[in-house]
Amino acid sequence: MYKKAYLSLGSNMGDRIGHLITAVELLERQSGINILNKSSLYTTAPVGYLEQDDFINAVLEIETTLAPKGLLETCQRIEQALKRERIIHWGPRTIDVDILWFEAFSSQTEMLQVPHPRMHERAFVMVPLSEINPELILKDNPVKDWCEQLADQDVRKMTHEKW
Ligand code: GSY
Repeated sequence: MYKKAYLSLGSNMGDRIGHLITAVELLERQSGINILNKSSLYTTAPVGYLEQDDFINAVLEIETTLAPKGLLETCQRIEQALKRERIIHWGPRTIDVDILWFEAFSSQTEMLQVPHPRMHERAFVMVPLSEINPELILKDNPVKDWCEQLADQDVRKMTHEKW
């Protein structure tokens, strides 16, 4: 049976848009995963560790027959395929593929934190997610309301012919 999930993509090293496009292609090739919707691309100022380049971020809505752990492993394989290296914690990376939310599932273990515990604080997640599902409830509030509270964060919609 298919379950809906939302994934966050982010890159701030090398060919940033190319990395997001490749991540989408790799997800599309996975059996048991269908991409239902893609947000626009956004250029976003770094959050957390500030001495790094701007990110390109986007959010995907998918349906999947994988269990959350299987989806996590798939996301990690895609990060490895794109040569993700953790040099500085919260620092620059070729690609991040994070599970934000998974239908009827919650886990806050060290290995798997879903719904993502900090996503409602991050405009680089909430703004693209609100394009796809503004009414999704996170921590008792719809995504569109979280966006209003994050209006001071630097998030700029962009276009690219291959996205
Ligand atoms: O948590 C994902 C990696 N990340 C990002 C990101 O994707 N975008 C922005 N703007 N800042 C970030 N800080 C971290 S860590």
